[in-house]
Amino acid sequence: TAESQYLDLVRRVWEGGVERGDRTGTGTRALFGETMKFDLSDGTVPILTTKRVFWKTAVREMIWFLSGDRNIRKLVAQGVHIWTDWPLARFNSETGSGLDRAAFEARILADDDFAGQWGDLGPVYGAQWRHWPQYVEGEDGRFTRDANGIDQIAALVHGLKNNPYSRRHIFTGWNVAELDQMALPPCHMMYQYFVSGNTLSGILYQRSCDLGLGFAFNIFEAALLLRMLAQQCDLLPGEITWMGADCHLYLNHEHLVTEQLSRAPQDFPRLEIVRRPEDMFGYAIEDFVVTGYDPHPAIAAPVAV
Ligand code: DHF
Ligand code: TMP
Repeated sequence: TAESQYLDLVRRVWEGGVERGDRTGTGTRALFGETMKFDLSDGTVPILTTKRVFWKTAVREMIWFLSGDRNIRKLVAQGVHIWTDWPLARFNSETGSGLDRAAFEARILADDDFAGQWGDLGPVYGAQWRHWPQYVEGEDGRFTRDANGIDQIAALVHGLKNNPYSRRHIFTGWNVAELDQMALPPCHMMYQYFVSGNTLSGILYQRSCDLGLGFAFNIFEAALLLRMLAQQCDLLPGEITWMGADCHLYLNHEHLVTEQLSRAPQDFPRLEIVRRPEDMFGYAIEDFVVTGYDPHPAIAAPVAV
């Protein structure tokens, strides 16, 4: 199955990866420079079947990125907890408190000022995708920051529609000047697209990949985004290529690796987009229907903060 590409990489990293320390102090095994390809032309999407992936959480994250948001509040309000640990760690270390995740999320939801101050991740994905900072020179020679910035997603759609054979269908979150303001510098950092006839293909370049947790979300969301772009541009989905630079498994994910490698992968499920919104920014969770997804059970694993 297509999922075997992933399982093979997991096996190779676990058995032959180089062991190295990392920022979080957890320790990893890693291989550098890996590729996978998934065919989307038959309507399937890469949602791993060897463990349950909470794909609706991933859809909500992608819609949140596309909205240009950078605060966890709207995620938390939808029961999405995947970004909470980073603002929580900052809050606890800067204030000397010891709030747990549930108490922190409750305050994020209840208190506007608290959410504004502590729920912000900095200028991460959405902020760069929709509002890449732009400075314009006034007549007096002074530069002021444009209120909206550059909308890379709108520009991408415009380019795909009007100049399909361009080799510049790229957007990126890797804003070098602002990396130090981000809770985490982007992992899935560059996307490029290619139109051939009436099909749309894409590449995701990921600088750093947690194969046990992040990957399942990243590959599905890349495919999801491609499907949304194809729908908006009247193109058919082609292939998504994933390029991973530092591909690692955390040493505390051994149970996950052993369990997942013991399970038989199934064919990927199908994704239907049941409504066509006016633009890339009008999608809602109800627009996405996944059929034929009957995965092995979820596997809990700690996330390295
Ligand atoms: N740090 C690390 N070390 N790994 C990551 O994958 C990662 N991902 C980030 C931010 N920082 C990260 C953002 N994306 C989970 C999935 C994606 C994600 C963050 C966390 C996660 O914990 N997934 C669990 C639970 C899913 C759920 O709560 O619904 C999983 O089993 O997939
Ligand atoms: P790093 O910034 O030191 O590379 O740490 C980021 C960690 O988070 C690393 O393990 C990769 C992982 N990660 C993903 O795999 N996918 C994601 O989408 C995100 C945000 C992080």
